Amino acid sequence: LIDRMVDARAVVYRRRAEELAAGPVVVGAAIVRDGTVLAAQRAHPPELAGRWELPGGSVEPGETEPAALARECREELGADVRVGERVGTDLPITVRGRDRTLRIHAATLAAGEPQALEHRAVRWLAPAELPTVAWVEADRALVPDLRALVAGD
Ligand code: 9L3
Ligand code: MG
Repeated sequence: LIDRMVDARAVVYRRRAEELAAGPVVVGAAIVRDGTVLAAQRAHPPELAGRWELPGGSVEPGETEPAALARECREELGADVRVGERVGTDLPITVRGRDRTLRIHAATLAAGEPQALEHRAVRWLAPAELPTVAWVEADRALVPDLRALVAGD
């Protein structure tokens, strides 16, 4: 039994080491309402300003991904969300020259109407509008997944 506990400990420890090596995950929310998904227009940095994304940000040390996503939505949109299933695959992104992973979760609004507190603007996109906005590169790759998600709403 002790051996098995030691093995289990080692697996957890190794996984944590791999996570640390991969760096913090950036989480994003695909907030769905009435067959539309919320997109937010970035205000910064200059190279991303004006481009659209799914709202979110970096997971802080010791924070779970759903907790990080809920916190980011409160900070950026002034809204409370319920975090749901993963959407699409992990996407490689570069944040200030460092390799990171972008991971999207579906979400629904629990309270509050989303406002652009840290973005230039927010807008609800119908399926036909999804391919038409100037997405941040990583987020553009999610358009087919967003279409499928919204279709199921
Ligand atoms: N990013 C890309 N797509 C997204 C999100 C939420 C974030 N849907 C990228 C943009 C930044 C980095 O991740 O380079 C960190 O995001 P933030 O903390 O500036 O929102
Ligand atoms: Mg953000």
